[in-house]
This record gives sequence, C-alpha cells and structure tokens, in this order.
Amino acid sequence: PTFLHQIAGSPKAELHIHIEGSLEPELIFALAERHGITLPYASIEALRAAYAFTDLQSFLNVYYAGAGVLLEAEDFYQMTRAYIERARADNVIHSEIFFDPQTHTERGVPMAAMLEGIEAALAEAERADGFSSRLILCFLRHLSEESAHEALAQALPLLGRYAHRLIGVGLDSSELGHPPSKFERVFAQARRAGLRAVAHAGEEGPPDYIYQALDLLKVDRIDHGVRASEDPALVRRLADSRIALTVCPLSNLKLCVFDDMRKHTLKSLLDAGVAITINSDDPAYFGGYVNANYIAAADALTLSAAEVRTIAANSFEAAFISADERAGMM
Ligand code: ES4
Ligand code: ZN
Repeated sequence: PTFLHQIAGSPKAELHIHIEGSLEPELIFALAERHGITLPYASIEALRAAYAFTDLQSFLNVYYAGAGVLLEAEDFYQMTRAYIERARADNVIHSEIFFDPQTHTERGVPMAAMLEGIEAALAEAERADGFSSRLILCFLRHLSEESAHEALAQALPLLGRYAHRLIGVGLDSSELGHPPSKFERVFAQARRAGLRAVAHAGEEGPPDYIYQALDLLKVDRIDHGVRASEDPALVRRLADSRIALTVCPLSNLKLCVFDDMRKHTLKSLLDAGVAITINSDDPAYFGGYVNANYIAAADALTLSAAEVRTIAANSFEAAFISADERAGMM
C-alpha cells in the first residue's frame, strides 16, 4: 500500500538500538582482519548463515562473538558511522543508542575508548545535518551486580565530558533468571547521578519483571515489554502512566518470541492505549533497520496509516529530549 511509502519517508526517532547489533558481517570480518583476530566462522556467508536463532541466548552467543572484533576507538567510530548512515536512509532524525561496555572492558578496552569512538561519529553526524542522538549505557544482566557497579564507576568520571550525550542507563542480555531486582542498587546510584533509566523487561521474561523494572528500577521506558499483554492490570498501568514500550518486531520474530508476526501483541497494546514505539534492536542480525520493522508490523497486523503515525509520534514523545528539541522534530 502507498502509505507504507509514507512510513518510510516520515521522520522518526529510534529508541532501541544496540550499537553492537548494528555490526554487519562485512565490518566484523574487516575489523577481525585489521586486528589479526581469527573468527570461528570461515566467511561472511558462513557468519550470516549462523543467524538462525531459536531464542534470546542463541542470538547473544553470536552477538558477543561479533562484538569481539571491537578493540580501538576507531572501530567504534566506524561501526557508529555505518549505523547512522542506515538510520538516516530510513529518515531516523533522532536515535537513542545502547552500548554494552562490560563486553568490551572484559577484553581490555577502556570505557574512554568506546565513548571517544562512538562520540566522534555522533558529533560528526550532528554537525553534518543535525542528526540528533543520545547514548544509554547498558548493564549486562547475566553478570554480577558488582560488575555493573564497576561499569558505572568507570562511566561516572566521564559524565562531565559527555553530559550532552550519555544520559541514561539500561539493562540488557539474558533476561530469564536475571530479574531487575538484582540491579536495584546500581540503578538507584545511576539515577542519583542524574541519569535516566530504561530496562529490557517482558521480552522473554514474565510480566513480574516489568513490574520490577517500574517499581524497583524506576525506569522511564520499558524495552520490549511485549509480554505485558498477559496482565490486564499492567496494560492499564502502562497506558495510564504513558510509560512507552520500545518494541522491536523483527527481533521478536527472529528470537521466536512470536512464531508469526500476526501474533505480535503490539497491536492489542496499542488498542489499549499503551505508548508503543517501533525500533530495530540489532538490525544487522534481525534482517532490517527501522523502516523494515515498521513495514513488517504494519503489514502483518494491518495497521492503519493513523496508527502508524501515532507510533511515530510516540517515538518523539518518549524520547529523552527537551520540549524545544521535540517541537523542532515533530
Ligand atoms: C538484545 Cl534482543 C536483546 N535482548 C536482550 N539483550 C540484548 N542485547 C542485544 N540485543
Ligand atoms: Zn534490545
């Protein structure tokens, strides 16, 4: 339908993108070669062929292996530049980008090197055409609370220099068995430092993890949250509070959260008044950037043009930007 072309051409904000999940196989191989790293895949094609996932963990294993080629600031710069180019092509004019410092510090990469490389690309894009962005530091929930505290401690001395960019913390990686409650203290410390808070919850985990993210971590948005639909009281709470869900349709399909896009819960959540947004999550792994996610959802769920416009408007309303910035984007 013609309105799908309008979706593609209309400005939008992306609020759920892991920058390491934007690493395309070509760049993984180029960086591996630069650093003399031998990958456990013989070729770009063999790597792409491994992108057949059965659940979140089967994806994360490949995702962390791919991120292993990132060693220097320059690598982070190249990765971020490539993402911005793809995002711009989809008319994303504002992006809130997750990064996973613990997966890099584990390999000896300093927090300062990651931020230097990512920031160089974001600042360059801002100068070039006003591309707007923020950064959100995600804690890996399969690691310990202590490790999350260390990651935050490494970021705190850099908050002054990156005050305009690094504005929040998030929680990602293996959800089941790692409830938000494990990170209550580190999130409290981050909020005391003036950072916003988001968390992945209700992707594979139960509605209770969404309640924990709201009540214990005091998040401003929920990442995924698609299992909220199992709990009508939670759906009403999300709708009433206008706490947005950053939904990633192609991710949910690839990781078998739903076996068919027509079963995705975003339409019923939207009908119930929840502030749904559409995002790409790990676009290099899940088969598409933000427009492909809008189109896949709109097609399978027969969303109307008005519903798609609402979703795009939600993306600006839920963004961590000032009212003035928002007015200039919408
Ligand atoms: C992720 Cl799809 C997803 N879920 C949880 N953690 C993640 N990290 C990168 N992608
Ligand atoms: Zn995610």
